[in-house]
Amino acid sequence: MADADSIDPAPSAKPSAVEVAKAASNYLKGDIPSELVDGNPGFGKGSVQLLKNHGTYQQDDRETRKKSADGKKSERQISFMIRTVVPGGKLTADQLLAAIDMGDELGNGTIRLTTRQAIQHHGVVKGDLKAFMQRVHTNQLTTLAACGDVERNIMCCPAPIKGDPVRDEMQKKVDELARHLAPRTRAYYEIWLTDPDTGEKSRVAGGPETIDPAGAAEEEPIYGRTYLPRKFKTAFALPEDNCTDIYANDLGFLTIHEHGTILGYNVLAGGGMGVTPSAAKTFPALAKRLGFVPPEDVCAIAEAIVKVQRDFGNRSDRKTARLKYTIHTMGLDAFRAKVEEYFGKPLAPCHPDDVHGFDDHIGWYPQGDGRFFYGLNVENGRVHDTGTFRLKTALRRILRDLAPGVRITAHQSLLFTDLAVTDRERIAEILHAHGVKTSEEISTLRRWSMACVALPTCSLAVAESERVLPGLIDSLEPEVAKLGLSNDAFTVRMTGCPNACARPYNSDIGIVGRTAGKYTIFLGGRLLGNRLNEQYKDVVPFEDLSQEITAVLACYKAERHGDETLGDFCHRKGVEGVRTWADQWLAGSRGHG
Ligand code: SRM
Ligand code: SF4
Repeated sequence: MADADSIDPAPSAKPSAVEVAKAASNYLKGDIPSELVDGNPGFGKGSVQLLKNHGTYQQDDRETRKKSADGKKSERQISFMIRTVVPGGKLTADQLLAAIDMGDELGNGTIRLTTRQAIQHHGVVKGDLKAFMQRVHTNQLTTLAACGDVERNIMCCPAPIKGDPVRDEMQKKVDELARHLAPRTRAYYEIWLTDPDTGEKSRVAGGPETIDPAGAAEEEPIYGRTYLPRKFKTAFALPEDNCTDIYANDLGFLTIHEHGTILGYNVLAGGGMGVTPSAAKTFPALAKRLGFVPPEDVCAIAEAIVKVQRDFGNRSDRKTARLKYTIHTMGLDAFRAKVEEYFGKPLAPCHPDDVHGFDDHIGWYPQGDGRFFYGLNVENGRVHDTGTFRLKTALRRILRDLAPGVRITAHQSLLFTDLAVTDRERIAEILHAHGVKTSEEISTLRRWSMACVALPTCSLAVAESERVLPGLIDSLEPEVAKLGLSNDAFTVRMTGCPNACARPYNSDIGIVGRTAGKYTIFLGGRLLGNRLNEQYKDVVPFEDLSQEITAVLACYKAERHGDETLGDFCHRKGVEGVRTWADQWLAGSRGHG
């Protein structure tokens, strides 16, 4: 195996600009320190790339940009998105309260729970970046490696079933692996966590367990000086509960357990969703079953896979740099052999168990220790106060009054844990007093839907997502009720571009932004997350989405077998079969209208 620091980032091809920037950056420092204080509203190109590894994206509000365009070149109002790592989505009430406060005091007054159980803030100005990072650190969390070419926030089933040691053990493994794969660079501490008054390199009070600045070194023993060729994502799940969507991850650990004991983990590799439609070489992929490891080998196998990706991933073309392409290029057997070489021993074959359940944990459940947890559906993960809908204030009240444990789910929602039986009524009272529905009062359709951020902040968005999905669900709800499908659970996932941040390509109904106001519809994935869907219709105007989806649901209602799920039905009938039936139904209903 190559020494981490002697790796040639692209042995045979010209390294991409990002690789050049990383190589010259002295472990992600680059020009960030000087540009941070240069008085400009933003950073230069090189720093913008490096900053991602520090957990922040330079953005601008695309709407403000448009509005101020009066024929002249409009000025971009630069601000920053900051993502905070939350392994397994596990927080305390105080930590979530502090995150909400930070959004109010330094951000745009909202926070966003992400599809990977993390927290995003938007609208932070450059002058406040350092103060923001310090507050995140004091809040025992970090933004280091929330974005960038490194291991990202590791996902874990968040349900706190106390009688079940398996979930506890799994979360401990997640924390251990997060610590193991955390970057060691000192740049983060030097740039963001220096003493605000003296400028001396001292540790700001607090700091998360995953990060130990005292142990930070100039070297990156796992990543090397150019880190990974691309982002790298890991999730842990249970066969009976794949709520973290492990098949969509670069690396998945499926926890194999018997009678409350973890036997080990099936290791899955090479999942990923993002595609570039204009580049045929790109594709979404489900992770492949690679082998089985005992619990004590989790960090070692993860490190081996990360290092194979480090050494063999494509560093000249970022479009094909994810692990799924490395595996595609090498072939699965050759990839497995290389991983075994780095791991130092052969991998056992996978345990036959696979995912067979999925629970979003929304609603009221016993924890198994006399306490309860409550899953609150947060629509598209956005915590805000708008008009009479005051979710942010309601959350503040719940967090202060009940001081529950908190978990963020991979469906952008929240669990309040360790509750007393009497808290159920109290939570409902608080939500109602702030114009927020309880989870029991929202439709199954809304509960299983999610949308990515998209406009106005995401620079890659070609269409709306978060801001239009609620309206689409509003218009679908009565149709679903008319068809008698109100209790059927199926995933509706929308994104503002094909990068697929809400994982649309393994959902029952995927709606992917194609161009302004138009979408591609995908059908035939499934709740379990272990099947990709297929393109159903392309370039569908937003105004037509509701009736197009209603027609699909009518077809499902008319022709499904027994309790077949929507995704399974569409997969069996085939997108063409569904299209023919649905188009006839649409023509008929238009004729009658
Ligand atoms: Fe994502 C890029 C938001 C989960 C695939 N993603 C982005 C950026 C940073 C846009 C950018 O590069 O300028 C978005 C920030 C928008 C904004 O204004 O906030 C963004 N991604 C998100 C979040 C916040 C969506 C959400 O609604 O929750 C999710 C944050 C997760 C986290 O906490 O770490 C988010 N992104 C995902 C997922 C789902 C997942 O990981 O389970 C995917 C698909 C899985 C995958 O990685 O393949 C995903 N995001 C992408 C891609 C395509 C990557 C690819 O391999 O092609 C990009 C673009 C890129 O990397 O070039 C991207
Ligand atoms: Fe932005 Fe596209 Fe991701 Fe949505 S899917 S957040 S539009 S990159």
